[in-house]
Amino acid sequence: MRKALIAIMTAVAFLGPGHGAFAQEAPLVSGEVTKLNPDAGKMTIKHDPIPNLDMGSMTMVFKAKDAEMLKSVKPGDKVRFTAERVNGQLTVTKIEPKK
Ligand SMILES: [Cu+2]
Repeated sequence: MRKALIAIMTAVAFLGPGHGAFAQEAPLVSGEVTKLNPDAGKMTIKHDPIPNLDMGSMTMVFKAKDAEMLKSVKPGDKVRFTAERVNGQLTVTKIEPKK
């Protein structure tokens, strides 16, 4: 009995925060890059609804999480991305070409 309890506790500790039922991972959203502004670290995306930001479809400017992101896409690219509020700024936290 005690061994079973330890096994369960170990499993829970292994999963840790950010996994399982309590994960708050932002969902991938479809969009199209319309403009890049590397100097400002920003990109414009025409996007589908973003449920985690309670946002409908629109074209808007996002901050890019890192500069590399702005080199990995170009205007006209169809993408899938995650957007989150980081320090009060709407930020693209992940972006990949849409297959
Ligand atoms: Cu928007």
